[in-house]
Amino acid sequence: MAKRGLHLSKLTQSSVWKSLQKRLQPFDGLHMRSLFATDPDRFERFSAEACGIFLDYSKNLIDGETMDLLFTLAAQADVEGWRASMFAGERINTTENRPVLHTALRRETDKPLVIDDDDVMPGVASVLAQMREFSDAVRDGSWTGATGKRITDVVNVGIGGSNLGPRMLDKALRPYADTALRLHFVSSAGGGMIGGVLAEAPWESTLFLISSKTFTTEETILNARTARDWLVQQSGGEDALSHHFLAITANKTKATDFGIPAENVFELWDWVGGRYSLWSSVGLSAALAIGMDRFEELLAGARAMDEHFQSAPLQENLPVILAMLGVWYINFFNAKAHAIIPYDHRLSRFPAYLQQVDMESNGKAVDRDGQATDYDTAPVIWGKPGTDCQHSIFQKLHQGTDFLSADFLAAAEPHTPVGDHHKVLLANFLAQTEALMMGNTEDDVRADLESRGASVEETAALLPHKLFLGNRPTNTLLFKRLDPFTMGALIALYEHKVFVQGVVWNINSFDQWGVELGKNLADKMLGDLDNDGPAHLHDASTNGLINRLKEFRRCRGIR
Ligand code: G6Q
Repeated sequence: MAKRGLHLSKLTQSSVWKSLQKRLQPFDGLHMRSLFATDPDRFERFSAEACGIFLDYSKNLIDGETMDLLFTLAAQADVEGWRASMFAGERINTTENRPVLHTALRRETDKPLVIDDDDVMPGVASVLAQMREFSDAVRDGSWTGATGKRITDVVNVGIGGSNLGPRMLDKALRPYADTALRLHFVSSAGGGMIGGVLAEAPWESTLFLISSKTFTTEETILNARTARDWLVQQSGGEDALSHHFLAITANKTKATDFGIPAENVFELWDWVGGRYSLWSSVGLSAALAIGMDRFEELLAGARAMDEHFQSAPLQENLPVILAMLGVWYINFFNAKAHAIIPYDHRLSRFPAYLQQVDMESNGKAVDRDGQATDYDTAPVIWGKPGTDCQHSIFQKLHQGTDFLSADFLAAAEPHTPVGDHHKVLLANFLAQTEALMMGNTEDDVRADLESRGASVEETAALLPHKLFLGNRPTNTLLFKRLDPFTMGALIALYEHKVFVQGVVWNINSFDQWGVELGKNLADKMLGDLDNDGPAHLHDASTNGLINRLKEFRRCRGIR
């Protein structure tokens, strides 16, 4: 897919791009083992630290000259200029004519930020205060359900950006959470999710957060209606709604039309993209779980990363380093995928969260000027927590045919110290990146097999299977503890990494027309599923599938 049009971009025609293409040559046949052997300072040279996050990027197919060229590429793409424009609230989301200001959500609220003659910070401060007041009230029991019962269950109803962030935080920050509150997340249109929650939730003590920036997203409204009907039926009327339903939205009118009182609406702004919204009241479920003081620590961590991103030279700038390593592999090594491997089950939803941040932001083939790109953009983001993933996907990492890069993440200190468990976890974490880099040699395999008494024939037969080529690039991110501050810094680090890549690729990272497409597609199909006659309006495959589905449903007695 690399060559999509005849148009040759300024990027691929630039001399620095061409120099990077030439830089590939020295790496042909070169093993990282020898890069380490010839450079005793490699670890010091290729590591950086900010906001409590230590990044070792020495286990990459790079040398000083390559990194210099990558930083030149970033500078020539004007990462610094675009960065300044984003933080200043310029309308860099051009296809939607919007500023991109999720960073305002974690900015110090007493520092004005004027957009179109309007300081946005008092609005941010006021919603933060509303979140504090509300979360305190739920947590201290002064906000109750309609019958006076203390809230025990909170259901976040939302999808995409209104789900993935809060859902990821629920798991990541659980050691800081009030265990008396159970959080549930309902996102998909499938009735199993909402049905499962409603089957268990005690209506008198359940709170629904209807989280939708637009308040028009089909799945969310469908789930919200089902929840509302359930509550009305359980409680015997609509009066209970004001105790049990809140809206997080930029569309207050739709929320109040739905039946949610205006005072239960938490405002959102059109300058907050869905996938960047967990810092706003979209993060209310997290604030309820961990309390507003902790939630503000999360914001402080992100703010610290914002400051680092804005002030550190490109060469020491964590988001820039990660971004440019990605560019190196995607555009010059033809890498198609990048793995996120946290050695922490609390981060099990982090890869899924980053999938949206990265692939929805940069999964684009048209640049800011509407030209087809003649270079690749977002990789497939994948991954799972270690050590589990060592027993599944790591085979491909170690011996598969694709060029794959990965980020490994771990905290030095566990939240739940149990014997030597954390040390064992860390030993695995370190051993894997070492093995991915080092691999083994034929001599190693031969010696190992011989020591196990293998015959000459057996050794010859097994040798190719037991050979690990190594030379697989990884970044290692270490931090002391996965506390709210660190979590905030980590998320912001990846947000800015994605931003830098978008700038280099000259794409608008902040629209999502592919997602908008999906929002309208199903309506027409629903009509076709309702029709009694055979489908004929689509292509042969879709018509055939509709008809077969109807047949299956008829057999099961469903209309
Ligand atoms: C995120 C996207 C998308 C969005 C959902 C939900 O950046 O825009 O994932 O968050 O489609 O949209 P609503 O919040 O408007 O329901």
